[in-house]
Amino acid sequence: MRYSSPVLDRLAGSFVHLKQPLIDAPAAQRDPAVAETVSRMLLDIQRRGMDAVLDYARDLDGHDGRDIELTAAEIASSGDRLDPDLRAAIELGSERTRAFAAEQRAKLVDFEVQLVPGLVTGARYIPISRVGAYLPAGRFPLTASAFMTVGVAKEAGVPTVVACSPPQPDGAANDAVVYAAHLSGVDRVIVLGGVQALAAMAYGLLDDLPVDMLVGAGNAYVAEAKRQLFGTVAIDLLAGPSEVAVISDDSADPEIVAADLLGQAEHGPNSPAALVTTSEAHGREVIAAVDRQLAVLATQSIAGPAWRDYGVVTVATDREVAATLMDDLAPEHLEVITREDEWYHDRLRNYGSLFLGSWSTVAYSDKGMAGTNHVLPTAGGAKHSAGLSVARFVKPLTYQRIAREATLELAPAVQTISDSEGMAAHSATATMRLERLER
Ligand code: HSO
Ligand code: ZN
Repeated sequence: MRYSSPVLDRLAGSFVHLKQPLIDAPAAQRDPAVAETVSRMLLDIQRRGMDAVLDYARDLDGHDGRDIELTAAEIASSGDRLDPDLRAAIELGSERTRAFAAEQRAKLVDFEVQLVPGLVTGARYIPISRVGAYLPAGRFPLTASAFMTVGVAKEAGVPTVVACSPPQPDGAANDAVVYAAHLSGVDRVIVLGGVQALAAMAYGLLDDLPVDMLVGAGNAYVAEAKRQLFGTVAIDLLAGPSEVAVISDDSADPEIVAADLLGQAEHGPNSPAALVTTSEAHGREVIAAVDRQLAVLATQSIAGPAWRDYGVVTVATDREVAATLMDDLAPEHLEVITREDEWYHDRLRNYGSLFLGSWSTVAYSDKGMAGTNHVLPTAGGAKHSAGLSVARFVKPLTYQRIAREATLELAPAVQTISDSEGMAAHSATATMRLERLER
């Protein structure tokens, strides 16, 4: 979300900030030092292969020489050590996410159409063959990431999904993350983190073929590695700091709005949180509620600076202005808590995921309980892209079956265009068919 833009400039006068951000929420940016480190590591791994991967695992993650791949038995038993409530919650989230993905997959239907007599064209949705999922386990392990990447890829029909997750301080993978991956249908789990994990998957160093696509979020190094490996493989998207935005009016409960703003500000000290409201009194109540809640929040050392630097509360003169402001912010997550939620639903064009009504909250989706994906575009990416879904794991491949009877309809036009471009060999492919038609 950027807080300054030509669109916002044009709207000047139809909104006021009750709370200004200290810092403009940055567009996706690239740290040159991180980029250089990553490119050096990728080059080294390309040259020295698995030796380099294991060196980085030892130096950066304290890898102690044990086998980095979990056995099928280790994967399957990962849930045994979990608290039963956590286990049950993971089971629910994985099921819910796959149910939504299955519904979406069923809507991607192969088709064939005869456009003119003799010209039959069609599209078939073919899954990508091999996907590598990065499952983070840093400050917050984000258990549900496996549902969103592994589970959705599997539901799309991807035959092979490999997951890499970094070792915890004890050298083992995070049990909850592995169990989530297991229930999501993962084929292999490698205890490997960071740039070396992505490189090992993309370069095919894990005793196997390279993956065709890398998905999943991680720290700045992981994001940069994905950026640099893009082209060698496909990627889902490059996620920046998690964002939340709310549109609310005076019918909304300020405590709920405040809680939902802080609910994502906790991701990191640079996580933007924006409220756009049509009621100044409500806006002021939300600001007071955020301050009260922050004072007792266990993660206030993260959410506090995020709110101070990147929090914004804006009063718009009417709902049309509110919607225009929000479409320009194009937030990763957008909650609408108003008397006119469906008007906004109809009107809004740019968001990663939309939450309608006061009983909907981002965390439900974050943890897999809403079924929708939490891998979503940030930093305004929602203007042009959607989040991860089964659609990203299948390729709508086209084909055509053209019969003799369509030749007269197609060939002369192809000759004309090709000749006008000077593309003689293209023209000849049509000419030869016309000649054969006459024989
Ligand atoms: N809000 C993050 C996902 C997440 N948050 C998972 C907590 N757990 C990106 O959408
Ligand atoms: Zn979140």
